[in-house]
Amino acid sequence: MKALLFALTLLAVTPALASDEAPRLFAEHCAACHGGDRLGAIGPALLPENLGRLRKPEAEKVIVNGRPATQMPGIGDKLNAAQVKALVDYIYTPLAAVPTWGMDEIRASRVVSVDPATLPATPQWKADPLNLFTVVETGDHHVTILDGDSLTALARFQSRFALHGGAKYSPDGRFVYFASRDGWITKYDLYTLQIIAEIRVGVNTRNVAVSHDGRFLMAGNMLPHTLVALDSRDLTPIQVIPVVGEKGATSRVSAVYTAPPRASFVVALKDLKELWEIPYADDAGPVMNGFVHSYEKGMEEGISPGGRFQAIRINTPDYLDDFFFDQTYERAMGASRDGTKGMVMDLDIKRRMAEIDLPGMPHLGSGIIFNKDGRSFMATPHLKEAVISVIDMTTWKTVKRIQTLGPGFFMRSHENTGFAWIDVSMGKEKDAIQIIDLNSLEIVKTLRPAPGRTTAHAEFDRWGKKVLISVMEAEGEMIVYDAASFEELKRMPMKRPVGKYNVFNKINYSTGTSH
Ligand code: DHE
Repeated sequence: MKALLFALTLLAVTPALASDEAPRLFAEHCAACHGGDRLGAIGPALLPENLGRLRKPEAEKVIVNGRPATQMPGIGDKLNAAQVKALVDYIYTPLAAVPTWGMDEIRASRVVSVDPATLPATPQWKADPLNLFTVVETGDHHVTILDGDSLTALARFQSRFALHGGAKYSPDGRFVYFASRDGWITKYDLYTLQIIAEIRVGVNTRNVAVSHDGRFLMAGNMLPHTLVALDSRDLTPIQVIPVVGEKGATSRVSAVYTAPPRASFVVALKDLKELWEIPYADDAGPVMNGFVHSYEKGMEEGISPGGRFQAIRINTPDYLDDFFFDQTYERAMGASRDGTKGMVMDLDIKRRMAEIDLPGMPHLGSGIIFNKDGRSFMATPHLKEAVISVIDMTTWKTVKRIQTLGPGFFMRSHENTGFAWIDVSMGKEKDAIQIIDLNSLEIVKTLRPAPGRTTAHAEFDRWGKKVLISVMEAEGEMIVYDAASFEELKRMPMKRPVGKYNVFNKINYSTGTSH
């Protein structure tokens, strides 16, 4: 009743808006920075796909009050409540057509700030270059470069809006690459602590992968439906690959991964029952001559004929998201769309080789591999079930379900520890971190470093001796633990620190972390 009265009062005091009011307000107050087409300019794109992590009431607050530490001013004094709401509804409305973001737009967006040929050969600071952490702080869209030994920051710089996915390193650990949800790829030099180049590869981007030889980047987009290959040196675009399925339908990219032993990128697709493999070696054989192999059809014409990169199309029995690979990269595990099971695809024979019993939406991308009694196991959290599943990688049977305090997002371990650290941040007890003994497969410790605050995403230092954990709040913290005693070592204030990425663990493809 109260709600009805409130709505009626609002109707009485708020004049009805004309249907073209929201676009007019957008053109007047927002278009200069966010682009008349809402695709972004100096401000981020304002499309539902890009705003997915921001709830509407939060967006209203940003319009009224602005965003601290950015160029976004508050315009609450210029708009009434109905106008603010109309603007929010407008920017959460999908565009009528998929926007054009092809090679011309991509090329035109590229900014090279430093000529890579002029860079010094060695780090311009004193620290172990392989024990650095890149920390993504989405609270105010910054990145901190942290010395993993002294636990002090070497640099902190403004990033593009809403970085997402892991930061990726060049094979020597010198350069780090970021992807923003807005489509920006940034190349940063850790030796001189500066941005080298940036390029916008899409309107809404999923993630970026770096070839194991360091030569190429492959970015996957949700909007438009493309993959974009870049030269890693200065981010020169090499090829735009339209993501078109066997029957002509297009698809959003779910993620691109690097498969080092195969010298290829592997692509998970959201809207096609296919996965793609894109070899990048110079002698990649018939694929490079413009042909693709499809399990059902045999050899056929290339997906992107004539381009430097050609995709091998592998039909899958279901839509598969979120891949995890065995150490040979011959097998890719994917989670089925309905969240009830996992599937193992053999990339060599190009067909499903096993189904895994994994209900509760496994978050395979953050799984780990560990050895026990001479066998390899993988362990994964689930986004919708308070459990960690442990799978024998020889039989693909689930050998244990470890009950946790809630569903989790990230899991981490390291070759030099016998423990795995998990968060349970998808459930009610968001402030807990649980530690699993990988021998007994039991939880041996629960930490609550910041009661009541969302705590997640552990990452080990290069030696496996320290563990860094994020308190993912606007005024958050990074908390460092001793990996053996579980004692707290240090706290550092940070602005919603999300992911942190240790150079050594990433470039050596540690089995305890993501790649
Ligand atoms: Fe992520 C990685 C998908 C929401 C933080 N996330 C990834 C990857 C994929 C993915 C496919 C692997 C790509 C890579 O690292 O190159 N994420 C998704 C989703 O589908 C989902 C559930 C919905 C969406 O909005 O896209 C999602 N992710 C989130 C968040 O809400 C998180 C917690 C906060 C945020 O800023 O968006 C988040 N995702 C992360 C992080 C990684 C990531 C920190 C890298 C993990 C790592 O350690 O490598």
